[in-house]
Amino acid sequence: MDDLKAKYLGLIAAASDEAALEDLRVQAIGKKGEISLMMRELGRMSPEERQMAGPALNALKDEITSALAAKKAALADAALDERLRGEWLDVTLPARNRRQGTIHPISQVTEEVTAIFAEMGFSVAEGPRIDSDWYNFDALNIPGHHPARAEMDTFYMARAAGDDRAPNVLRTHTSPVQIRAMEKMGAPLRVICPGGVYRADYDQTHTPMFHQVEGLALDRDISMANLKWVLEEFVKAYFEVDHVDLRFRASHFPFTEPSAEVDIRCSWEGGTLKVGEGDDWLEILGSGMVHPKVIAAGGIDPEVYQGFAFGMGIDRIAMLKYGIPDLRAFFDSDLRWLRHYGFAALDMPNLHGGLSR
Ligand code: 2U9
Repeated sequence: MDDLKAKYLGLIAAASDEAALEDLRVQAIGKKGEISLMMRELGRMSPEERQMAGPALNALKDEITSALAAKKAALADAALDERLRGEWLDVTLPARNRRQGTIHPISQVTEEVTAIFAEMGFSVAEGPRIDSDWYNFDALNIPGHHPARAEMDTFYMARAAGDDRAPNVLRTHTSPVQIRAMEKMGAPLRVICPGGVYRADYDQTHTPMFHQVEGLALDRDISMANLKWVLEEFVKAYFEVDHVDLRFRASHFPFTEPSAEVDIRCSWEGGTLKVGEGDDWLEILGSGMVHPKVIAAGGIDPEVYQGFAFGMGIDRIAMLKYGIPDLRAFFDSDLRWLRHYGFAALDMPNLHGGLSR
């Protein structure tokens, strides 16, 4: 029995993996194992012999069982140590120098425009992107039959079956925000409303969602002269030039009367835009004196207050200032494009430090 013990303990100590251990278990104490067979012999022994051999065989079986369990645990420990050695990570190493995110040109330009108008006393108002037909159209002197409704390629929201009210719309301009600002704050009033707007149109210069900033100034003695001054100051500050020529072209919008589209003098030498010089004209915004019906729709007496309004496409003026050729790229989320056209995350545009640096 001593030989048997020495043999199995030696083999177990030398086993290199779990499969080898299992083979040894079967060979020693499995059903037909060497020790199990010896145990079967007990029945044929004399009672004296059995009394000697029985406990000894049981002790041997126990010893082999524990040796197998101990070796199995030792093999598992060794495997874990090996794995941990392979997965070791020095957490004290300096962090990888990750690329910083950038500010999207639309956010940058919105901040720039906000900084310029804030300096002139305008506050910023925001409002819902889904709005009623009344706020988006009627209040702006665009009644149900008006062709401007069709021209705007409006997205209409669905109504529940049986609900006969006019459908809500995805706002086609930020003008409804200014109606709400008039209702909430009354006159005198100076606000700008930047934000996303929706029209069903898609090509190189149109996307179904784009961004506008509109402005509104109401007071007892506002005239077209104030409009011209404010827009000239805006254009100079935005394009970061000392001088600019503006051209006001008569136009028509339902919400302003008179209305004017505004062009700036520019040149396109070598394919790059230069503002303030040259023989070309570039349309950048629409404007006018707010229609009395629109002032009344905002709950303000048009006999006492008048004012001007203007509107421009943020995406469009961003493309012009930063030389971005295709509007659709704004919405592609292409990281290479964002790294190229994006702005440093911590630079807030302001008129003293420079808008775009
Ligand atoms: C109220 C009263 C009047 C906002 C105005 C324009 C002229 C204009 C376009 C420019 C390019 C829209 O993004 S665009 O397609 N806008 O030409 N917008 S006046 O007039 C208002 C707004 C609100 C209460």
